[in-house]
Amino acid sequence: MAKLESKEKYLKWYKDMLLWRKLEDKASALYIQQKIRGFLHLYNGQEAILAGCIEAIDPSKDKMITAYRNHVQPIAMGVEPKFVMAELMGKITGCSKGNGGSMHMFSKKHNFYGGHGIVGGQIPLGAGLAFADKFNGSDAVTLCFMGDGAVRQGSLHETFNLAMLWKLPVVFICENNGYAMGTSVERTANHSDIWKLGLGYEMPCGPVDGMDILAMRDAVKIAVDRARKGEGPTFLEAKTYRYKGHSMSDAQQYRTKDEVKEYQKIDPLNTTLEIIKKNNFASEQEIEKMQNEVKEVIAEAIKFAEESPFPTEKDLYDSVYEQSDYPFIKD
Ligand SMILES: Cc1ncc(C[n+]2csc(CCOP(=O)(O)OP(=O)(O)O)c2C)c(N)n1
Ligand SMILES: [Mg+2]
Repeated sequence: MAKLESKEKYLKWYKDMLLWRKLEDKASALYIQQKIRGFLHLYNGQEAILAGCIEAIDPSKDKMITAYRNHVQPIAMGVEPKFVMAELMGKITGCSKGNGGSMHMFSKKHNFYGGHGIVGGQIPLGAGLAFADKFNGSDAVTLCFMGDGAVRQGSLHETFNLAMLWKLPVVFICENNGYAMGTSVERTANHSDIWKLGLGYEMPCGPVDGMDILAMRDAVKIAVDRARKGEGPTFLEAKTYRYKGHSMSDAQQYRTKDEVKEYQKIDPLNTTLEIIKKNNFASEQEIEKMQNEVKEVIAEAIKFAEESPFPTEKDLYDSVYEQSDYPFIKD
């Protein structure tokens, strides 16, 4: 049996993951009310990966970059939930000033570099962040997440080649949730052991149980330590599952309800709560208190977002390059 960690750790993991899960559930409800528009990709089911990873890094200097399933990662890196909620609603107070929306969370202050809608686009960008750190003599490490669909992009191969050649301080983590939109991993290549893609570049690589916080933390920690010492990148395949559809309109005809139920049996939130209960780490009242505190944080985030203004027409021209002779731009 795996070693038992401290009571404080399980309580923190449970509360963090509960906040992430409930924030996504609320976002889903707000989308149906049309208070959130556009796309909305939820992280439900994949939380153990983030909970493990965040313990393996130092968020005050290490960096994180991911794809568009990105509402909760900035929170894990220290962004207040209200700034994420405001961004979801397209408000000027959002962490990307309302310019990004669901797919483009960003907070340089918290070392969170997006939020990218181009599948696989964040892979070379992640290596670029690591290159900058190495070039500037920092010992910071970048965690670069991607989906199982993204690993089929050519950019992964070019990036892996240079990351190994230059021994960049980056940990590539494929969150293999089984599907790229409606396409299963098995339908995208002649073998489904994604971690083996590292072998062609002699990059240290391997599979990890993405439903297990401790397995994630330990594997990422080894990779981060190596990267910090100048020994270069690692590629990990975190095996996980997404409980919700790809985005909000997904009839999910590519999988059965029973398949989803199978993975819900190993839901990291439930397994963590079971450990808490079994070891008497918290009483029923203490658990309820945590749940209420999470509800309160989310309610405050929604209130803040709803009361915030939308960007004005003038705000649209901030943070973009302006060509002075452009006819319709007037002061
Ligand atoms: C270059 C590019 N091609 C196609 C798309 C359309 N698209 C959006 S999400 C997606 C699936 C990606 O799946 P995966 O990498 O497994 O991530 P997941 O959604 O499972 O987290 C596709 C094909 C896109 N956004 N960018
Ligand atoms: Mg996927």
